[in-house]
Amino acid sequence: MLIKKIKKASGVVKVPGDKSISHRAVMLGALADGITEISGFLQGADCLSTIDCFRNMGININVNGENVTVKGSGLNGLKAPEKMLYTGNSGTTTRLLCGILAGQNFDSSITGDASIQKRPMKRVTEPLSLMGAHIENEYCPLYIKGSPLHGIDYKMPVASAQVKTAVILAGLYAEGKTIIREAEKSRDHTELMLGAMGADISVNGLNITVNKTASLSAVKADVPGDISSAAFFMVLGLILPNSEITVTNVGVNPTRTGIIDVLQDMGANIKIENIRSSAGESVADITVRSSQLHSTVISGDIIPRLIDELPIIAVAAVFANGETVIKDAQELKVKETNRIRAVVDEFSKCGIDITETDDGMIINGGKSIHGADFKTYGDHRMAMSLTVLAQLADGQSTLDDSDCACVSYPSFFKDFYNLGN
Ligand code: SPQ
Repeated sequence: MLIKKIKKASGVVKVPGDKSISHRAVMLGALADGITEISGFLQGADCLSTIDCFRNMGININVNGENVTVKGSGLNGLKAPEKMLYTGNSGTTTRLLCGILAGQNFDSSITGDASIQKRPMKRVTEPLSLMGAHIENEYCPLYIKGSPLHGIDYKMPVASAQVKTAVILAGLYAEGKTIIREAEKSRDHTELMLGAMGADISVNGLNITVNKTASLSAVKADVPGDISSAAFFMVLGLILPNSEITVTNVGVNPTRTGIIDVLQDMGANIKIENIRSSAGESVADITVRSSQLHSTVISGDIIPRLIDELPIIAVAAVFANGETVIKDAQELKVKETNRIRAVVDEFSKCGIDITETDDGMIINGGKSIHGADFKTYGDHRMAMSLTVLAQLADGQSTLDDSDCACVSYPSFFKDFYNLGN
């Protein structure tokens, strides 16, 4: 696809629902008693994979655009799937399902697309086996023998909301107490939603305690816009001259707002307005205006708060004066693709001064760049980041695969070009 260029961007955009919260609303809704009504659900390919998996375990789910109803069958009401569960491109679906399926009284198996089959699953199978789970393989396909579980005291070796959530979900079924100790705070949507549903869960700083839970109550889940999707428009509005973009109804849970902190630190003109709370999650409208950015260092415990935004933050760094260093981000290597390698290889094609490091990258920004024929590696976040990057490149740029944006943002290109003028 030829990446069309816009000279400036202005207007208001409402991005689709948060991917992490949409997944969790379906999963926890399936395990609750009663009907969970979800509004603002993300109809991206990943969340549709989650729906498909639960339908295959007998859950009645009705989808009407962004409104989804899930008829929960209780913590012990899932049915043995008749076939292997297919999670598509979704790491969240795959890893969270492991936590739910480990303690069932039936066996199951999970696989996904070529990317999922390369993503490490030992990070979830290891703590789950300490709880008594029987899961064969470290990569998909995974074969899970439903087993009685017991609580553990687990110190997380990686900052990962997916690992944390898998252990929490297994903890709902485990005899005794499960304690999870995080080294750095990762997104906490599971803890918030389970708390609202009446699970026996408590959070004390970086430690989470879950006890075997008899039942969950259905709730109304109003999913805010995904800050990971808003991020593309935030950076677009900052780097394009004479631009102003407002993204409305964005989830600003503090475990997700690292990108706002970093962009402000780079000199961005960003306004966060109309902060409110919706179903336990903070929501706001975000306005950005064209700004001359400068370089920064991104490292340490902010990384889990912006991990998925690093490719688009790297785009901001290209147009910022000076040397931006991203470190402590080795987790990027095990996403939909190796996002350190992919960013460095594709950005280099434009003449950008960028160096790969073992845990991140160094970008010397503020210089002119030229267009290129980009590869997305089937990674939605690469496709959308490269589209923003191409806007300020001299000459033409193309994308080998724009369809992969559907994983998290099916209407991305439509919304993008609506802002252009
Ligand atoms: O679901 P998936 O494929 O892992 O999606 C990604 C993404 O960019 O959309 C990562 F590739 O987001 C993860 C995120 O990186 C979603 C997520 C969650 O919903 O719990 C947590 C993060 O992953 P992790 O490995 O840090 O737990």
